Amino acid sequence: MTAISQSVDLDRRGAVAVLTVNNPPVNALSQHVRQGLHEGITQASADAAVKAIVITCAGRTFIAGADITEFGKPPADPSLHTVLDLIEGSSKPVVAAIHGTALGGGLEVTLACHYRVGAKSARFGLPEVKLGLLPGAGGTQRLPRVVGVPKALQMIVSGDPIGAPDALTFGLIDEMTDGEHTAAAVAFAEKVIAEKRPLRKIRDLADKIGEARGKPEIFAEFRKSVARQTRGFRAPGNCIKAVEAAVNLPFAEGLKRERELFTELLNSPESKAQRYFFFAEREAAKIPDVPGDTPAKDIRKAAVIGAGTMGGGIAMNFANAGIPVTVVEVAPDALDRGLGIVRKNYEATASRGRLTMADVEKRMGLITGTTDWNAVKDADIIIEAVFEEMPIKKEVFAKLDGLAKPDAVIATNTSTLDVNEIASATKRPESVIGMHFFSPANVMRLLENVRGAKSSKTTIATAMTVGRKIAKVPVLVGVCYGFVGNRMLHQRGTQAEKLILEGALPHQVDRVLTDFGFPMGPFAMGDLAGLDVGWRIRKGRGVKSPVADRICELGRFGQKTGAGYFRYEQGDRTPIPDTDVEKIIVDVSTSMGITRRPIADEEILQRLLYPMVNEGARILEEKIAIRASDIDVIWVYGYGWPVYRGGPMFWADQIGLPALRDRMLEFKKQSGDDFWAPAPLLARLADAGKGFLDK
Ligand code: 3H9
Repeated sequence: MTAISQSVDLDRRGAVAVLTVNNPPVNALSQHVRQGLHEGITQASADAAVKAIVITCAGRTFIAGADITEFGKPPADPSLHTVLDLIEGSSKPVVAAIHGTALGGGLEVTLACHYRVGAKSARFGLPEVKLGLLPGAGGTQRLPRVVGVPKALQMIVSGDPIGAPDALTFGLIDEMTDGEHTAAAVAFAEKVIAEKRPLRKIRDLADKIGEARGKPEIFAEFRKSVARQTRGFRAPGNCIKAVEAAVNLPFAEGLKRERELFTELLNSPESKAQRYFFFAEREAAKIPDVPGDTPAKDIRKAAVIGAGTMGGGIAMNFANAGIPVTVVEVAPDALDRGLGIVRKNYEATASRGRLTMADVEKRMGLITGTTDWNAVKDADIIIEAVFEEMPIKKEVFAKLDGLAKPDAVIATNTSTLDVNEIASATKRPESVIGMHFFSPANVMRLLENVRGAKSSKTTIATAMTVGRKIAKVPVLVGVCYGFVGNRMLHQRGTQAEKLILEGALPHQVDRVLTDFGFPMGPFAMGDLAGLDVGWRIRKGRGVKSPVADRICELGRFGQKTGAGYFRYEQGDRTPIPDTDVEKIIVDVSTSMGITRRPIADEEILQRLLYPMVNEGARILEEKIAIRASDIDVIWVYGYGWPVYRGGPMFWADQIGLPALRDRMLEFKKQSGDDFWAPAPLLARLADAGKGFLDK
């Protein structure tokens, strides 16, 4: 074995040269990998004893793409294009041996090879779109030539990988193997040599793209079909244009067009935000004082207390991950109702073709309902999801303390209450933690894990690990009212309320946020969640919210009553502006002596989002969040902040903190309201010309 570069080795197995990439953890195409491949191919080509070349990878996966950390830095030779030209132009057959995930630039390497052999468990994809990019090393030109235009469009624009059986059907791989992938590829290469098979260059294939040539309607139709889910993103449009170029231009010109479209994306703010977010999401898994090797409890059995909407949704997450879960409810009818809803949810997914009925039964089979609290005794984790009232929660925790295994983790799904006080109801506060799921709990990816003052490292590591196991994105936060997400949301809500009293209307406020990229604005969100909940809480606390109270007094509780801030047609969730509500708003403004004025969209946006950033700064200073990027992860996964704007803290940095602070000071002067006082951390960073994310 010869080391070609720090990450590529060259080996010989008979007449086959084997180039092995070894660049952990995911064999990304860093400069030394490109260089190693380039030199390895050159050496193997020059060696008369070599008749074929196999490219394979060590470790857990084939090349998972370009090295994302190199984007934005000056390009370092050799470029990936140069390497791929060399591979494709080799006079000796080159075979890719694929295991794990061949993604992005990794799949593009395989497409420059003459043949591909894939492990049965391997996955193949071009996920660049998720980074706000497009496959920029020939992927948009070669993939359609192999799998055809419809499949290529679907793969490139969704970014989702396909499995080996699918890849075989579509001709993306030539052979699928159950055995060791490198050995299988070497055997395949020997066959190619023995049979004197021609070098199959994908660039020369035309039969699968011919049909779409000169047919712009195919692309227009596809564009229309993805319009809703790609709204606001820049990359999908460029991906489609690049595939269209593959169909209509000669290969070399298509490559040139791909390059232009790629460069435009690489320099776009959207891609910058999405690449930032890729690392932010992974960073959130790291907790400075709870290192990755902290032992987490193995969760083999879970229990959920409460069969309400939240409890049912949480139980579904465990069943989806194959973990048996017991749902404990006090009253049998509430239990039946709760489990009935779970079944209905699964059946709805099955009716959309995303689950088979056998899957539904399998998952329902993992969920056991009971009214007997003793059922929690063998659970490794117990998640409480009962009424949001401290005395009730404490009673439940005291009871669980007497029943749970000594080493069980006991979690509360509270969204507002003090986790430390809840933990104090037990004699084992070190085993207690908050696990704040977001509604609907079986759908929303965010999980705020709330660290109590006494939560042990094992408890924290367990909540983080099991969170990932049930397909959530867990972010660790500290104890305070509303934790990170809802605490910031509250600031936005306060301004939304003020804006409608000063002259804006709910549909204008909401439109500003949907134009920004949120799926919905605060008023439509209130209507969806139900306005009665907040009304009841306000009444209990003796707090008033003049417009919301008047709306609730009319029995307008939101979508469920067909009217709230907006009205709704039967069976339709589209919010329709309602003159009755506008009248209420104007009446309330008048009664409060406010002279209404037109408010520009820009002011609305700043007044809604700047206070959130300011609250984020307080949250950071109080160490409720570990890092600014964690706040961004919370907002993207929990509240629909558009990922192509990175998250509130990243967004604030792009605006520049001095400008943001100055605008807040203007609002403060205009309103005379201390609400607008910049948080000390924000003020300090602005003075220093720094951002939240500067190291
Ligand atoms: C591209 O290819 C452009 C081309 O078209 C051509 C351009 C000319 N680079 O996710 P994990 C790190 S664009 C650098 O936790 P998993 C990651 O940050 C690229 N680093 O593991 C993490 O670091 P740390 C297209 C990368 O097993 C560690 O590896 N490709 C890269 O859950 C482990 O990652 C993609 O978009 C990278 N490309 O999942 C694929 N990838 O440990 C992106 C990962 O310090 N990657 N890291 O936190 C993935 O989707 C997943 O990482 C993968 C493994 C599925 C591969």
